[in-house]
Amino acid sequence: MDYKYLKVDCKDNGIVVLTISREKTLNSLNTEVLKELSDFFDNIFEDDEVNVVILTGAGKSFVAGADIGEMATLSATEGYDFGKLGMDTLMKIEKGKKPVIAAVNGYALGGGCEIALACDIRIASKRAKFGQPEVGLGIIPGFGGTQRLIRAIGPGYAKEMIFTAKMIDAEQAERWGLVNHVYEADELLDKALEMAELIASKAPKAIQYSKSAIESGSQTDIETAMEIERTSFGLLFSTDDQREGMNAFLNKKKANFIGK
Ligand code: CO8
Repeated sequence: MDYKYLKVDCKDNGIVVLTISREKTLNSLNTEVLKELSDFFDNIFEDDEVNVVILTGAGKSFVAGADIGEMATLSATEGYDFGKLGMDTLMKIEKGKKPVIAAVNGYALGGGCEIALACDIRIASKRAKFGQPEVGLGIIPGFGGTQRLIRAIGPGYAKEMIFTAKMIDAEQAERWGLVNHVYEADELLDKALEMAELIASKAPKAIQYSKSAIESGSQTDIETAMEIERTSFGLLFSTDDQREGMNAFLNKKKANFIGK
């Protein structure tokens, strides 16, 4: 996979580190970056060798938002199309088969905060700053932020972030539940890799089915959600990895999962 704005680093155990790299605009998302991200996730989620993706940004920023230079002259229909490209791309992350960990190393503003919100797990460096500055630009969050932020931190804090457009630091993001953990800047990637290793050591189909049950179940009523869980639970008894995991436990051995 060769990209202009994405660096793809394949580590051991099916862990892939994806770095958004457009440093001269603090990794802002223009149409080209969004199309590359869309292509990357289309491919990576279908790759049986991949277990976990870590998403981070090059330099001092995670992603400083959508590209304001590109957005400045958009018409209403072009704005709609640009928003749709961003939304569709982020939806791929949310609905994808593999877990994605956002390792937020710096500014996560506007579309940058929104891309982090579409990831399954967020961890941050002490240098990270989060914000939804859109109302200061005369727009609103347009890559799903009005919806994912309320689900992540509740309507009170979400409205405070969106209405005031104020940035919050990593510690406050942790207090509000926007990120799971905060680390020293030079530890962030190692901590993300540590978490990814742990996830990659488990049964891949079980991880995939838990992600889809959590994602689909959280958008529906409790009865339907329970049925989604039951179906996923039942289906896993048709996998080799269920036999492997339970036999390994009963024989006091380490399970060797094959993802089938
Ligand atoms: N878009 C384009 N260029 C940017 C962006 C951006 N989002 N962010 C930074 N840059 C550029 C700057 O213009 C500057 O370029 P140059 O060197 O040519 O002047 C370069 O990156 C470095 O930035 P600064 O000099 O400003 O760096 P500072 O360290 O002084 O400040 C900040 C860093 C605080 C991050 C500051 O750059 C900033 O406020 N950036 C804008 C952040 C922002 O408002 N983001 C939200 C954008 S809106 C959005 O994301 C909407 C998503 C949904 C879209 C839906 C479409 C319909």
